Amino acid sequence: MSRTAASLLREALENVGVRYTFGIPGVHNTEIYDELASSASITPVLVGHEGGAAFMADAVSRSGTSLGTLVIVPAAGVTHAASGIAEAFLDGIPMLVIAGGIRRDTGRRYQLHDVDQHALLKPITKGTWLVERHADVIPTIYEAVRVATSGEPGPVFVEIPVNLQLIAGEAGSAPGYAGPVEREARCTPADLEQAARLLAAAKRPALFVGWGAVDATREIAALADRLGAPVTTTLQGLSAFPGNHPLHAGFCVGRAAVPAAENALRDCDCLLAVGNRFGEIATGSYGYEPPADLIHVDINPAVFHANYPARVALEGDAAAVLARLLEALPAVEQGAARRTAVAAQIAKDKAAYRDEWHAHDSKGRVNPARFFAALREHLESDATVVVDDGNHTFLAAELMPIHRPRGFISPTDFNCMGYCVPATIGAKLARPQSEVVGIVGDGAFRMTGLELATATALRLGVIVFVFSDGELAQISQAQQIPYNRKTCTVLGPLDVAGVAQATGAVFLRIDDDAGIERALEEAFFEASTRRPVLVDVRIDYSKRTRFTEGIVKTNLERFDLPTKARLVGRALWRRVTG
Ligand SMILES: Cc1ncc(C[n+]2csc(CCOP(=O)(O)OP(=O)(O)O)c2C)c(N)n1
Ligand SMILES: [Mg+2]
Repeated sequence: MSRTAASLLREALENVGVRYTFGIPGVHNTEIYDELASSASITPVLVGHEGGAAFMADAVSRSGTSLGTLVIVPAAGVTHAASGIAEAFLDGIPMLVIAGGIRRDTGRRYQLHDVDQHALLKPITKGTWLVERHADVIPTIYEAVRVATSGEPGPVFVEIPVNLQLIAGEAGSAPGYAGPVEREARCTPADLEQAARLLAAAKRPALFVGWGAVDATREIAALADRLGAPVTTTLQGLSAFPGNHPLHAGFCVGRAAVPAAENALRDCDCLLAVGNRFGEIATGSYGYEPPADLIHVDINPAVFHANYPARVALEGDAAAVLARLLEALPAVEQGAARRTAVAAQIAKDKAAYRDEWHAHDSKGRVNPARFFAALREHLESDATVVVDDGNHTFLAAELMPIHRPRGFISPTDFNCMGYCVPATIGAKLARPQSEVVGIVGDGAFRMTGLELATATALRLGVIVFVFSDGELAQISQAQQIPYNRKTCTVLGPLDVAGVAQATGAVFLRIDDDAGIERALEEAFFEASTRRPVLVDVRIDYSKRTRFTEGIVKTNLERFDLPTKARLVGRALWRRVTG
């Protein structure tokens, strides 16, 4: 049968369960958009900028409800989207990127949007495909989706030349969609036995979980309970273990961790790391040395021994591997007593850290700990909290308990500012019935804040809190001591209320602690009427996060003596000379 590539693409996207596509139409994809307009199961979403589209698609995938998908123009759409594609790539998030392509049938040179898109995207995707025949459209999409979602997930790219969309051709007989890939354990029984033995014999076992463990929360809790072991998380994996579980020690490891997590791991003699690559952010700039008895579980075998040697490496899907590990684990005699002691210590450390924050004088601005405590009170347990990249990210990670797996999403290893506002929109589309709030720095807000107009157009009741400190704080804080000046990190004024007015969002502001409660009440009420709400928060950043303090120390210590002397000398000299 003769069909267009646009119609074949629509069929493929419907079959793989795509719910939303994000992008902007152009001459190379209007046929696709026209097909999508007729789909009963797919809604094409118009965005303000393809960078926003990619962050929205990323957040849809992270929400776990469907595969985040882009439909964009070639070249210019691709380069705009590249930041979000790369974020998905380094964070292990599946994403399907579809762009139109130049005509391949005319022999003309110097066509509009003519660059090698595959070369552009090769380093930030798991694979790219150029569709050359109508009959290949559906099998190519199925294969691209299989690659995106299998192993460690990631983005994939498919180019569909516009001539195949415009001119019908022989479609062949399409294969059936095989469904999502089975996620399994690939480790050997002997390795499982060894891991179980090490854990059962350990005096101070602990768990350290990342995003790869986000669908294994039940198994993690069962293991932690049986072992009486504390659980710490990475930034990206913050939601992989509930923040209100008594064995939840909190964010990070080593000196960059919250006190409960630092203490919980202090004498750890056997660490079970799940779905976490021991990357730079996860380890507070590699400021933590795991014990020799490191048991590393990951679906991607390339992460084993990459930064720290593992005693036992268990390859496979986290939930599948941990289910096997639970079966192999003998009864742990000391488990119950250790559980009580560990939980008591965690509760004590958390209370002390909270008190330390509450005692901090925010000098008339908003105390971050009080803000997050109030937000937690207002938020339902199944809410999603979306952050951007900056000081606010680590404040949220340290002070905001997350109760639901996938309930916290953050741009992590690519670490791209501008993520939050669009990702908040994507998360709300993915889970329209539950609350979605974004926390964004005033610097990152400038990058993609206008995307709130998309939330207004879609009638999405999201709440975005802009942490206004007037600086690119995560960087300016790091400039303060070594340079004693803040080059290019002090922001000019921005009228956040004006942005709200321009985009159709409800505007609220929180000037000090006394204003938190009322603003939150109003924000949640307005959001329930399906309008986006923009809240300008006069935040106090005068108290550093544990993360920032930890990584600054770790990085300084690591320099050789002459470099250290030069850096410290310059800092002292600048302090003296002003
Ligand atoms: C696209 C991009 N540009 C620059 C950076 C470097 N960077 C990391 S955090 C940060 C500061 C962010 O400032 P803001 O959004 O105001 O958040 P705050 O740290 O003040 O909470 C910067 C500039 C980055 N991560 N991503
Ligand atoms: Mg800022």
